Amino acid sequence: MRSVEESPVTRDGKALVLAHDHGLEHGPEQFAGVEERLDPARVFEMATHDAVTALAVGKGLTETYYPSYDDQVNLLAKLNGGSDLWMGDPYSPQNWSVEYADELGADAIGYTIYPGVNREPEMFEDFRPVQEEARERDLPIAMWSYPRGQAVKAHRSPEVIAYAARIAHELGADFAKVKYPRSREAMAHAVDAAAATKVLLSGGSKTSDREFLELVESCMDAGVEGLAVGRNVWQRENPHEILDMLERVVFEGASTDDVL
Ligand code: FBP
Repeated sequence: MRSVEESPVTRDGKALVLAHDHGLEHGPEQFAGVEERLDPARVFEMATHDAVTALAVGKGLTETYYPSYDDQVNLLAKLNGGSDLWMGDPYSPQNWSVEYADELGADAIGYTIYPGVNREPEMFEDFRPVQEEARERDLPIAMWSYPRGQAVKAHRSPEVIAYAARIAHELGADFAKVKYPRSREAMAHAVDAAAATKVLLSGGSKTSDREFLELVESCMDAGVEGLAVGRNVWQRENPHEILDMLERVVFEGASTDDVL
């Protein structure tokens, strides 16, 4: 088994994943104000920035655009996803296989799990063959570990986020992508709970440069390996500029004040 540090999706043990599965997860309204980015080629272009260690996209975007970028962009193949139109219990069906993702050039696998939902047992079972096939092929596995469901009252409490990170470790993921538990200390707790699994901050909705960079800086201080970010990059008017700044904070340990 190849270590995650040797994988192209990390650089010096750190990762900056550009996530772009929002067209499926949240729909075209996410592109308000940046309609030209409904063309995925624009976002593949952003992923060629040096700061980006991998681009997380689904099957359709991979099939159509990745062949033009496979020598410039590392692919994190997001294997499952669901739309905002679905009104049933939260669930994220798999829509392509590890084998097919590997064939299309994947460097890593991404998979969403919603701990705490009614269909949690099914989601855990669905993940088993994915995890095992990815291991077999030496592909690192990133789990989007997002607690949901009626029983989970405080989705971002320190305990719930630490539990989400731990579940990723227990189920065999190399990366646990978790939402910010609202303090540096709580993020450090999640990092401890994840043990050998590396924690990635999940970007969240678009904020100001300062707010976002301070969030990233505080999470890096808390011991996360990096981040997987979507809207805070590709919804910005100038994504290149924020990627320049993120590169310094994530890989060079610069502070927000240094880079602004
Ligand atoms: P953002 O940085 O835009 O939050 O993207 C990260 C991500 O995990 C995406 O991969 C996914 O589409 C989205 O967040 C899910 O967000 P939510 O939990 O709000 O549905």
